[in-house]
Amino acid sequence: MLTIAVSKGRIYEEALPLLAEAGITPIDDPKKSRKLILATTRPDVQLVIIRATDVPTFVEYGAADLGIAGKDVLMEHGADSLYEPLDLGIAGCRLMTAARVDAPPISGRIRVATKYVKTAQRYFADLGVQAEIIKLYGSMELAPLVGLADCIVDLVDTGNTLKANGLEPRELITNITSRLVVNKAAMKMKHQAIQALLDQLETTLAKR
Ligand code: PRT
Ligand code: MG
Repeated sequence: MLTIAVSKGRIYEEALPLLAEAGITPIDDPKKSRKLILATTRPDVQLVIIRATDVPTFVEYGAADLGIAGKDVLMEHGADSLYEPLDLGIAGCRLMTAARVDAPPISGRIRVATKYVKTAQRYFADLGVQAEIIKLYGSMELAPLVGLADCIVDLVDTGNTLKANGLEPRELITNITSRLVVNKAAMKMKHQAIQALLDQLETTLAKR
């Protein structure tokens, strides 16, 4: 049995057609079902539906053999404990700094609100900027508006969320897509099955 960890939101939606090309279609729709383990049209493959940020943890500990996770989540988790053999090119966005439209360019010591604490720390340290990082779990856009932070580090897609809150994107930290990750032990123990799936996905991606 191969277990694949996927989050319920946009990654799931964009991963479905890719998985379908490999013959993997969930039998229940996670939007309608409360099941956390989904059987698929391939009897040897099941999906576990979890929070996006938990995907690397499940795969690292071998609770799932494979997972699909955003590069943002993988960078924050620390990727050494997993194999990351395939860029699936889905759920694309940019990890950026953003500030109030009327705020001056960053200088001196700054406060940064983000859920990407480690990534932000690394980014500002590399720039030689003294940054105090404030961990938030959501609604990052609010922080500069109420004086909690000078800027935020967050994902930007269309930019509409920033715009609606009087913020603007400033510096690009990195482009983000979702990656297939593999548990290191599973890569050895279930090599044939995993390699076959990797080959199928790679073929599908090459046609896109
Ligand atoms: O459980 P949790 O809420 O943490 O995750 P989720 O349920 O949202 O998971 P899911 O499956 O939707 O996947 C989240 C992953 O999708 C992220 O880790 C990214 O890799 C990827 N992704 C791609 C995005 C976006 N684009 C995106 N735009 N994740 C979030 N957003 C948010 C962003 O944080 C901001 O609030 O959308 C808003 C900005 O969008 P625009 O279009 O207004 O700029
Ligand atoms: Mg979400």
